[in-house]
Amino acid sequence: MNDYPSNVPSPLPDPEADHGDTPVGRRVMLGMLGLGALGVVAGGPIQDVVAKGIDTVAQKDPTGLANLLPGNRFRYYTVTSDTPEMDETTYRLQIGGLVDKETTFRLSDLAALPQTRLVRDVQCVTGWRVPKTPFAGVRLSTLLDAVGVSPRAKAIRFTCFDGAYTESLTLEQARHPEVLVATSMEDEPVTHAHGGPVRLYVAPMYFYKSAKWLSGIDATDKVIPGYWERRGYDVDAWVGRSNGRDDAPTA
Ligand SMILES: Nc1nc2c(c(=O)[nH]1)N[C@H]1C(S)=C(S)[C@@H](COP(=O)(O)O)O[C@H]1N2
Ligand SMILES: [Mo]
Repeated sequence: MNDYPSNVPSPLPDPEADHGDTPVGRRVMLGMLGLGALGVVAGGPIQDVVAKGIDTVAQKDPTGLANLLPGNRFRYYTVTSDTPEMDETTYRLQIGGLVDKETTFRLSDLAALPQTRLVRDVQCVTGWRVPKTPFAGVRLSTLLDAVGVSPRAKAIRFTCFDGAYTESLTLEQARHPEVLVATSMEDEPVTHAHGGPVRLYVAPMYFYKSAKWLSGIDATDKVIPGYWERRGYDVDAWVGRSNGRDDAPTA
């Protein structure tokens, strides 16, 4: 179990003011649905019932439902109540900030770049772990090299088309070979529920670093703590070496 309070005040100004002043437990829309119930995620009523049922747990456990469900299965997490669906024609990934050439990537552009497939355990900071999960996509370092990162850049900021979630890595972490801009998870295109069509995958770190519905990558002059980091989680989120946990490393 963790002991993170449900409504940790933001230590930094919240750029998403619309989302910044409601209690975390209300904002966190946790889908505790098994893989077989995927179709239910898009539906309103059942999702609402599930959300109400877990409300008290969510208050204590803002990023997850530690130990509530047995088995090595994924939970579906989102901090927003609805997120638009993007596909081959509508999806765009914008890379900008302190780079030589701001560039917009479509899914076909990502598919044309060298692909990397990794099979690693996934570890959520609240305790659940999913063994040997394949992720595939383009190394973030490949994309950074393609746009050219300015010498002034020290970090990378990630934004999402859910309009709320953000993440960050130092530039050195971002260049780690096991950090992917992933278009495939479990050897299928990343589903909407899992943050598709494109999510970040940071294999060596707790899964909150792996931003779903990735839409923006900006090179910045310093680390800008992400959504959960502003609410108490570690920025340097190495599995087993952060957040007061001693899980076995994932990469
Ligand atoms: N956009 C977005 N990305 C996110 C989150 C989120 O709520 N929104 N939750 C994070 C957390 S805490 C976890 S454990 C994983 C969960 O990914 P999954 O829903 O595919 O299991 O996504 C991470 N990325
Ligand atoms: Mo998480």
